[in-house]
Amino acid sequence: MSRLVLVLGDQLSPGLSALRQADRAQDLVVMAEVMEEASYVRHHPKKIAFTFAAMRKFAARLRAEGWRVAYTRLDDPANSQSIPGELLRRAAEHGTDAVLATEPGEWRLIRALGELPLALCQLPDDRFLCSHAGFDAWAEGRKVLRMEYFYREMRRKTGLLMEGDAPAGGKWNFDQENRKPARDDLFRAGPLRFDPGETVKEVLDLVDERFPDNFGRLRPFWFATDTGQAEAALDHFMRHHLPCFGDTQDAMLAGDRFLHHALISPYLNVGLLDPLDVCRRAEAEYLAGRAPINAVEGFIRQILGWREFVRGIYFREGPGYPGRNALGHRRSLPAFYWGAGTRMNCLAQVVAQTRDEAYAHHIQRLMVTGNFALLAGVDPAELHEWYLAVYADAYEWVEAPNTVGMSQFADGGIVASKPYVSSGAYIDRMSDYCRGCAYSVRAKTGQGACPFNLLYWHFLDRHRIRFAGNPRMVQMYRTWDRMDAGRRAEILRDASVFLDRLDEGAAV
Ligand code: FAD
Ligand code: DLZ
Ligand code: SF4
Repeated sequence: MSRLVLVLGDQLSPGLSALRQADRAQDLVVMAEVMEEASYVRHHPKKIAFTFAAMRKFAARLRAEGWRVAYTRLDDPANSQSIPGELLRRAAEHGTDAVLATEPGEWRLIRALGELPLALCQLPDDRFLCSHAGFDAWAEGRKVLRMEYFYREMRRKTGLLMEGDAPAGGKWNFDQENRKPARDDLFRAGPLRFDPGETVKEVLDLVDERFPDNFGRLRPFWFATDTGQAEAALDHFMRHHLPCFGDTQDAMLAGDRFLHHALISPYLNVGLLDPLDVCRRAEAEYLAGRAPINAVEGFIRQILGWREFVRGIYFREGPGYPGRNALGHRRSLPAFYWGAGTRMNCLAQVVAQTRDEAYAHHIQRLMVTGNFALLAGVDPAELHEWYLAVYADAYEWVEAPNTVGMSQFADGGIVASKPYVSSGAYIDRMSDYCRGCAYSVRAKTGQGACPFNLLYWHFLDRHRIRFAGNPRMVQMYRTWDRMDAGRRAEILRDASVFLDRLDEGAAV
């Protein structure tokens, strides 16, 4: 009897475990564009278009390689508009109840597949470098889980950047040489852009018609949508950007949205690129003397370390993880996250970039939109939904630990050892945003003072009981306590006035 082989929109890898296990001559691949997946959050139009275009091209490739593929388009009249519904429909059509699947990247869908009245064989997603069992074995018995130690183990396990038992270059981590501000007068090649072909154009028209009100600009659309293009984008990054990756990793410039970042997370997350292959390519650049160790180590750490670590946390912590709210934050997400105006230039810049590109780099996500939400006490669930919607690379297994854990400390400190909060001084040091801002980053109180300066102390003050004893935060509290009482009262009062205005929906 033939089986159905489910391939989801983020499982577009020829070596997917379900495809490896299937029989090309007998089994039927099932792929479906469905409203349930396209609307469980209000995804950025570029994310929907990227997913559908990559799915259509992948289906065409499978057919060319001899697979039988039952592909449902979004506007197909028979479409049941959900993945479980499409599996049931195809099962009835083809007289089978056997389904082969690779574990989805979200608890929501894992649960939905498990509840189907079909004989489901769910295989591990082995496109990652660390299995669930491998992560649990590493985590077991540790009081706290820190990425840095996990990463060292992954370096040893894969042999990446190892010289025998020692790390290449004599150190595990070269971050001290990174984190520089960026000059705004240098030429940078920028990401490789692809002209939309027939398949992409068709999808763009569909997304235009079906998702006209979603936040985000659909055009110009230039993402890679198949493996060949994604490989070309990776080559381009290796040649033009990897050597400087570390230097500008934390920098932000209004006039250069991409700096030396790779822009490969959407391609990795749907399976157009393979993480180990990407790391080996970067290592080869170092070994050939074309890229320095600080750049290559920093880049590999993001993929081999952070990407695998957050996935391990997501699956270890279970379905309740995205709903955590350890700091009890309840404020609604301000309207400017969805494009309403704000006088804070850093936020205006990052939100406009997000609207246009469905992309912001890590420090923009962590230290601008994430930092503000944490300082202001925004409900982490609302923020989680925002990040899941607006970025082309957003899937819950990677987005939730980054948002709920790293950025909002809402998991109580599982991912981060201290909250990522900063005043305006950090943003001023790492970007040119403050130059064009209506607020003054140097002013600490008063109406024109940078809101980050006010809210930073407000955050520390209101969470004193939780954080004053944290060794990494002692210095912050010392500085706060050394200010005279009148000054502290003024800062807290100004911060409260700002938060009241934010709640009233005033233009802040
Ligand atoms: P580069 O800076 O060039 O890094 C190379 C690669 O390393 C990335 O493509 C990515 O695969 C990996 N990487 C880097 N940092 C991380 C990280 N912290 N966690 C996991 N992988 C990482 N990344 C996502 O892929 N999807 C998300 O939904 C997502 N949500 C985030 C939400 C918040 C609040 C924060 C702070 C970070 C989030 N990240 C997410 C991590 C990171 O911001 C993006 O991976 C990165 O910006 C992607 O751009 P790039 O390809 O240019 O990355
Ligand atoms: C993100 C996304 C979108 C927008 N649409 C689809 C879809 O129509 N069909 C599909 O199979 N997958 C889609 N995806 C990706 C899924 O949401 C993703 O597979 C799950 O969230 C699990 O990670
Ligand atoms: Fe952002 Fe403050 Fe700088 Fe304005 S002054 S850009 S609000 S950090």
